[in-house]
Amino acid sequence: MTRKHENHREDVAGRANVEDTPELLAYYDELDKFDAGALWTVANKIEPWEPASTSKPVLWRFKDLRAHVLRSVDLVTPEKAGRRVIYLNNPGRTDVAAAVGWIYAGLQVMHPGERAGAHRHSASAIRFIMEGSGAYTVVDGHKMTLGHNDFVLTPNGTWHEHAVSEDGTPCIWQDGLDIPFVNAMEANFYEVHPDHAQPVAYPVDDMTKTWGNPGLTPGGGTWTKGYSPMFKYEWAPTYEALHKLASCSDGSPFDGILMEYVNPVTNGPVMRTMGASMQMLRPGEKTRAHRHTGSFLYHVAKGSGATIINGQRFDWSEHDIFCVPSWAWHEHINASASDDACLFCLSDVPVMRAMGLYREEAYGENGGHQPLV
Ligand code: 1HN
Repeated sequence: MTRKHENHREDVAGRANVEDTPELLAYYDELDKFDAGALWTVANKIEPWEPASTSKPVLWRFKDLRAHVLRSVDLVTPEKAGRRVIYLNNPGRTDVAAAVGWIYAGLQVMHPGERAGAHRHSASAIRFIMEGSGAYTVVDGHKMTLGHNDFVLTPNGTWHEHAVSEDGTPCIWQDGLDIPFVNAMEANFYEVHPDHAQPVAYPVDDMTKTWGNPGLTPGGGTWTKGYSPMFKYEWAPTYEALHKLASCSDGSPFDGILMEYVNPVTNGPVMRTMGASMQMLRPGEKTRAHRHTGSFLYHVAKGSGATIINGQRFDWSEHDIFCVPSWAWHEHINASASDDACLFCLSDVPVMRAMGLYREEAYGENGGHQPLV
């Protein structure tokens, strides 16, 4: 007889442990007919002892993907594709387009003179510029010029479009969105802009010039939206800030020198659902392992090294992307004895914290380092 009903038994006091009997199996059949079931057959599965991510740790190497991303330029136009993006598909999450957990990511390419039309949706997005010049994004009428390793927000509900100016070069950037999360919450709306474009209504880069001054906030400034008004965070001041912090601090044993990108109005995360950070691993630095809830997508902004995730070693270099699923042990290594390495990281930690679900733990054995599997 084929097994029709799951039964996840555990021989532990307080956990479900009901053996199958012909009578119970017949009972489960009856419940099935009414779209119902006995909790004790699935309770141990739906209430794991600790988070059991179905996402796999994955490294996407830029050297493997770059040519394929560029090839899409010959195959589809932004007009037809909407967004010309190659997305990162976590092999453990083929049910949804997710890079890790409930985070989507992709690599978008655009040639000079091309434009991806304006739209808006309930999902929030970030983009991280990898290569090329002349790229810009317009968010609710604010135009932002984008350079190497700059980080831009397109928060939920904002009209946004991308382009590369005629005098630019082919550009590639990483998109990161909370689409899987917003879809899981069944709350995603999508709208195309009636004109497929929006007028630039403010001086170029005004939001970064207004809100991006360290220790200073504009007088009489009012901003009450749930996301940062500083739509663009540039690489140069970010890198400088990491070095300033490193000059007066040992940093974290788990993360080296780490700076969170913040909403300057609240000092909280840049958006309600996703946060971002940039961390620097000093030459030769080897961090201790820890784990926490939340899904993490790393982008190698600079340098080369390795990250050990649940005992598996992933060697990375510039513009590679890798993920650390929720509750996975991880530790980072800067492979260079002379250069620093920088990791940009996108996560859903703001959701975890807002919901009271954030938790972290240090790896206690072997001086804080995982054995390789
Ligand atoms: C989107 O709006 C962008 O604006 C990129 O660049 C990728 C994937 C799904 C839905 C919307 C963008 C997207 C997206």
